[in-house]
Amino acid sequence: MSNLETLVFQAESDFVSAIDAASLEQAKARYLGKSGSLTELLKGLGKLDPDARKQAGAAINIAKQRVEAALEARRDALRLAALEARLSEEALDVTLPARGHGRGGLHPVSRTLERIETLFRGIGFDVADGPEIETDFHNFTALNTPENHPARSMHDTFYLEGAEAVMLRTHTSPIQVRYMQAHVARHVGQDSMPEIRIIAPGRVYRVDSDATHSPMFHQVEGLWVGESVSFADLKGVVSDFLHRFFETDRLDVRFRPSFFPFTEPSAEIDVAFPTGPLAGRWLEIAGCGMVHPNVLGHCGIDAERYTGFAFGFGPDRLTMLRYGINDLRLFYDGDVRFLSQFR
Ligand code: 2NM
Repeated sequence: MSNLETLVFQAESDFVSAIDAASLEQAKARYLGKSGSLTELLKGLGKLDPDARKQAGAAINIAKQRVEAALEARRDALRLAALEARLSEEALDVTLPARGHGRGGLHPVSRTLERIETLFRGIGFDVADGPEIETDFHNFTALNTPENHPARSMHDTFYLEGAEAVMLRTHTSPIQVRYMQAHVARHVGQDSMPEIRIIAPGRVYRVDSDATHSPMFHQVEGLWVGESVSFADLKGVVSDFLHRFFETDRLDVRFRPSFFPFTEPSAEIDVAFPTGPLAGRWLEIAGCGMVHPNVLGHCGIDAERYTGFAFGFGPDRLTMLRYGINDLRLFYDGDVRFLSQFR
């Protein structure tokens, strides 16, 4: 075998044993580099006489083409191997089940609102609603709240810019004012009007913000107006509701005298759980009273003939008690890690 033939075989074998691009380039330099063996042979041609030079030149060039072809073949093989390695490393298992989206669920306060609505519908109450932007008349005046009452100040109430008598409602009572007015209008000219039994759930707004107060929170107010509605009825309805809401017979309820402009007499409602983590403490949970005759009058109801009771709960507070949550702000942070625990 000629020297050239040996050289080509050696190059081919060197290239095939190069395991990556870098070692292949090193092997290439040994044959085709500036002082590679083929390059040296070409340089040596000048010393030969023209005939020999022509013959040897042709042979060396053929050898060089074979070496270059072997080099190119190995480069292709290494490129393909690298691609295959990458593809198998980054392979996707398309048979895996999709991650999908969470099922989602109702906000804990929404669950409480739905629960309250269901319980009151069960004893014949309707669910009413109304605007969150209210007039001074519906939010304060009709509710017997005097002109100089602190609740009317800009420190406590969000007024709309440039509109002195328009505000975000501070309670859901204006819903009941509107309902009573509409009810009276529907039965005008008749001998009597049917009873009003409604609850009014919704968002309300006050200038207040800390661990137990949010500038937006929820209320559910109830109202029962009829010809012989008494404080005893109020106690029965509220106490029955609380036992059903907390799903226990072991719950004490007390009515403690208080004051609201829109009710007379008025009371705070406290509950105590005889067992469990909150045992032994009275918790203030709602306000209530007999609707003030001035309120009935503002709504067009004859206070000589009709009486009514009203009460107001904080569903945020009820939710905290029911689920043992200690910071109201968790309800409004929108953190899925908190919210997804209620699905
Ligand atoms: C409360 C406490 C006491 C109340 C009064 C009325 C209305 F519109 F009938 F006058 N609605 N709700 C009321 C009474 C609300 O919340 C603590």
